[in-house]
Amino acid sequence: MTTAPTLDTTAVRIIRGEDEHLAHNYHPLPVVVSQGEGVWVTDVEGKRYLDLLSAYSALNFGHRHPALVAAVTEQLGKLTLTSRAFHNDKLGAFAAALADLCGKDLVLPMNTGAEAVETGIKTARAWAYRVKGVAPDAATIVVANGNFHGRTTTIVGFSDDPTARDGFGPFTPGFISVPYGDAAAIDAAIDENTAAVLIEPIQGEAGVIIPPEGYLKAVREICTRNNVLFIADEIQSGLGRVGATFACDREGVVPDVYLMGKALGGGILAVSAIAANRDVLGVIQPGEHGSTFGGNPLAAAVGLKVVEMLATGEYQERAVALGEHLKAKLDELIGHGVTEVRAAGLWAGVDIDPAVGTGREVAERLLARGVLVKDTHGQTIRIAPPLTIRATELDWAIEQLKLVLDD
Ligand code: IF1
Repeated sequence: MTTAPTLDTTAVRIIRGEDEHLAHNYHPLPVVVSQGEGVWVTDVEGKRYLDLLSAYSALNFGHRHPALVAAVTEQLGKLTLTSRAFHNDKLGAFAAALADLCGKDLVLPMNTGAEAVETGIKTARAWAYRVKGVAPDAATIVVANGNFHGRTTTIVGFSDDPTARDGFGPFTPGFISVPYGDAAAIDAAIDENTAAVLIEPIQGEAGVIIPPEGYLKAVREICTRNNVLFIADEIQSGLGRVGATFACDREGVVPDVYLMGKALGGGILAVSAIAANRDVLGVIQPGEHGSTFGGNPLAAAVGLKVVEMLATGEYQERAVALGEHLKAKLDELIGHGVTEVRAAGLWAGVDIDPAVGTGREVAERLLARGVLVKDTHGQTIRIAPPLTIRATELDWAIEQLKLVLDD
């Protein structure tokens, strides 16, 4: 049986040092990473690992992609931050390029994914009051059970994950949660006060949960028919991960609002944004929303390069081709330590047979074999390599998983 690696003194010292001054809001795997290049990272002992987490899809282009590093380095030598009290010479081009990628009129730039979600919520509520005519403070938003949209108190207030939610109340009112994948439940939850439906097109933290074929189309039709905004949280599923620019593209569905983050920053900076047409995002007036770093020139420079890279379609095509290969190889493990595989592009949720161990135990055994994955909710490990991974590297990683399962 492969066991978790014994840590050398360097790593132990670093980890113990963290204990003195670092809040315990995570339970990291026992590895101390010090370098990253492409799909590989190196720990403080010089051991290399293949990164199959990609910082939860923030590293779609791999560690320190040369084009992205160059874009940030060039901007670093000019201007990094002005706040939005003044214009800067990079934000306009980034906003135009991102709006074009989304097929929308306007972009509102922020920093973290949670901020993009909160921006989407505020925009939907403002639109409900100022355009739809919902009574003041009566707007509601329909969300899905099993959702993960971030860690703010408003967002965790509509989570059904006790670990994310318990002990952080009181919570923001105005959210109705319905079963994920059930379009009829959304239809039934909508009334004259409904501002929006907010869903992940594929649920990430829930374990890469792919809704039934036609669900997104049905949500789109229901929202259109009820004059309700369809807000797609593409923060983890978007920007090439599932073999398309957005997961909504898989059903040919265009939401009213795209929420983006993670990979938008190229794995270098926290960059997020929402995109919508003028009749929606135009409701936000000067001084009503923003942030100190939102739209800063460094973020705009890296975000523009990310959009340029996605505009080629190369990363989406790679995710399709390699994703099919990944799914086929993972499916071979069903019945051999794996009970279920869910995959879209280069994103998979693999349920581990409890007889083999928990997701965490498999992640630790993979760590010992030089592969980084993260478990989620007990038995599932998620696989999300950078979209730059080679087929040979993917095969090697899956071989390591097979060896762990056979241990
Ligand atoms: C953690 C997972 C968790 C997201 C979607 C918004 C956000 C996220 C669909 C918020 C962030 C991250 C947060 C990170 C671990 C990871 C995560 F789903 F990816 F696996 F937690 F559930 N919408 N997901 O996935 O974006 O504010 O983090 O930039 O909090 O531990 P953020």
